[in-house]
Amino acid sequence: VKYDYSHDYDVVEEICEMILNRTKHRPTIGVICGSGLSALGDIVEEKYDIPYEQIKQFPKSTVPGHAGKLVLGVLSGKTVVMMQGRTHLYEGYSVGQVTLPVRVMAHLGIKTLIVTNAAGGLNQKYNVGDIMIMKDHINLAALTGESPLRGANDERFGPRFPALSNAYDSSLAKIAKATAQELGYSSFMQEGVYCAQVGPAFESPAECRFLHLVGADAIGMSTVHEVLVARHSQIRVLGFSLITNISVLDYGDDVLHANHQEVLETGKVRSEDMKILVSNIVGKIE
Ligand code: 6GU
Repeated sequence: VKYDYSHDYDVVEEICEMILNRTKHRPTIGVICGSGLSALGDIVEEKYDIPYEQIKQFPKSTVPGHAGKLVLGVLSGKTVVMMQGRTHLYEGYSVGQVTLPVRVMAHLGIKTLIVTNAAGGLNQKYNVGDIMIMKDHINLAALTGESPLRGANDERFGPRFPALSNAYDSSLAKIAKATAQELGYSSFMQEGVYCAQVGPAFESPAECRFLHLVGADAIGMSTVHEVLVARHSQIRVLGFSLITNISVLDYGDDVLHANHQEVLETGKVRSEDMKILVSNIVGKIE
């Protein structure tokens, strides 16, 4: 069987060996920084950076707002490995390439993965700047054949047919809600379903209405593939979507259409809050 999609165990092992030879850090928590949310990396202590260019098998970010490096270090007393910048299917990478860093984080030994992204609010009750705890997802790519788990299954990674019930760990979500409350963030916290489409075009109004009708609260172009790989390896997942714009469900209001600049600007405004929220949560994770 040719490994068109799934990962090669030997490649993952080789990358991990290189990383572990370069740093003394042994991370137990992974964090993926979404569009405009790379500020999280700034507060990591005893930092050891590895630019993606130095890992020849890694996909390289091609989008403004996405740095491209692994950051290992200490956050709130916990050893973490952070992806400052991720890649997306719309850049032309395969689901396998996009999720290789998650396989590597899993093999480094993380037990928890915190994923973040910028997203559009399909739920019209949401406001720009809200932070949505991901309760579940709709993975349009996987439903239509683009799963990072497609292909020969290497049992050393995980089972052939992983379940996605509790994909977003309810006890971690509880910690997130309690922490948000302590920080006085409750007025802009939401909890909902994230849907990923491949992009790069934003959704049409009819697509937005369709996706909202079937239960999606937020829409983006990332994250769900990473979550599949993490769950395949029994890693607990906590996810946050920063709502950077509210999706337009109607016609004649093109002033409000989604644009990447807006996504980055909202990221900047709320990135400080996201930074504080995530670092506080990391401090509470066992
Ligand atoms: Cl409105 N749609 C998608 N697909 N991704 C986004 C977004 C919208 N806003 C930020 N990222």
